Amino acid sequence: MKGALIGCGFFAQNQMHGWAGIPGVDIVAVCDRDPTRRNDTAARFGARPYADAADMLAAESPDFVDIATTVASHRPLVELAAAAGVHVICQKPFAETMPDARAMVAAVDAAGRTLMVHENFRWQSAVRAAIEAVRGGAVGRPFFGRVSFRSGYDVFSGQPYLATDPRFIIQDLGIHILDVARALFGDVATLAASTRRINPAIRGEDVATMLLEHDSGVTSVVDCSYATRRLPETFPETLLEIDGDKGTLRLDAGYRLVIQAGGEQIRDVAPPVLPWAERPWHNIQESVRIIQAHFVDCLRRGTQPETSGHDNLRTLALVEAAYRSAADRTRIDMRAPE
Ligand code: NAD
Ligand code: 89V
Repeated sequence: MKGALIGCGFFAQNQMHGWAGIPGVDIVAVCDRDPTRRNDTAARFGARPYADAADMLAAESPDFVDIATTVASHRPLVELAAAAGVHVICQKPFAETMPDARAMVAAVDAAGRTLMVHENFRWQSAVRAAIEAVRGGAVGRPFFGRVSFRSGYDVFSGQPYLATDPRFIIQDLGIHILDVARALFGDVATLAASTRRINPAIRGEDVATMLLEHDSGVTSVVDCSYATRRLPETFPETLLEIDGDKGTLRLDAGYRLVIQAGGEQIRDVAPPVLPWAERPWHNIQESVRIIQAHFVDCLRRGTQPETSGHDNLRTLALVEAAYRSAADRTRIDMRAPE
């Protein structure tokens, strides 16, 4: 299977390493407007460099394209890929607005191709162990969940745009945590959010606390912070507390999964540190390879990815609702037409 990558920045390096570990896939070409980035990435991974995505797609005719640019370029690049008739993976946040996101999904649908959003947190192996336990009935019928990400880690040195974009934690990180809540408890009926900016050196919000009522009857609290200085520093772990009618599940700091339902089961679900990975990012880095393998598996089987474009519209709608709720101090009915 021939792939091509667009955007050779900070996170794309993980994607290239991930692809190198997937049998039968070859990333034949990479593209970036920045000559140093495209040439370095091409040389490191043995691909052909291009300055322009349209030129690359025309010259290489790949089976799929992996879009690893920041959000402002996602719509034109997804539409370009759809017009070229290739399957698409697009990084999160998928789009800047819901109309953009719907147009992107429609474009790939019209081309008859597969679209997956690189929404990888639900694919982290520790989070996945918890999702599978809950879906398998380990705690019975869940009625409460807390999905929590609190850290003081400096994300701005690797991703400087996070300090200057008007939106920060919900759009960048909360999007993953809301998606994990959906993976655990299903779609959302209502959402209420409050946000704060604690770090005066950044533009957007760095704390968000959200209350969700799910269609399944679960109430969940999704809380995110990049202003939390505590030990142990848990970046980039998502911590979980779930109550069900038959027991409880916790994913504690240090990748410790605790299930109490009758007896107590404690599992070490720490992710491996892949040969190219480094702590503390190894958790996210492993999930990149897992979501890529899922995409390839879906193409081979002709099935839809779990985090398809259609699915991601529902996660993106929660992000939009959270900003609206925080601004207006209202609770948003997710089932009401916009
Ligand atoms: P970055 O700014 O380091 O890299 C983006 C690159 O894309 C730049 O080199 C830029 O020149 C290039 N680019 C932009 N538009 C282009 C175009 N039209 N054609 C060719 N090249 C173009 O950004 P990053 O930190 O690597 O983030 C990229 C995306 O990955 C973001 O959407 C971010 O939210 C996401 N991300 C996801 C995860 C995750 O775990 N899923 C983690 C980090 C970042
Ligand atoms: O996963 C991400 O999207 C990253 C980070 C973990 C820093 O929030 O941007």
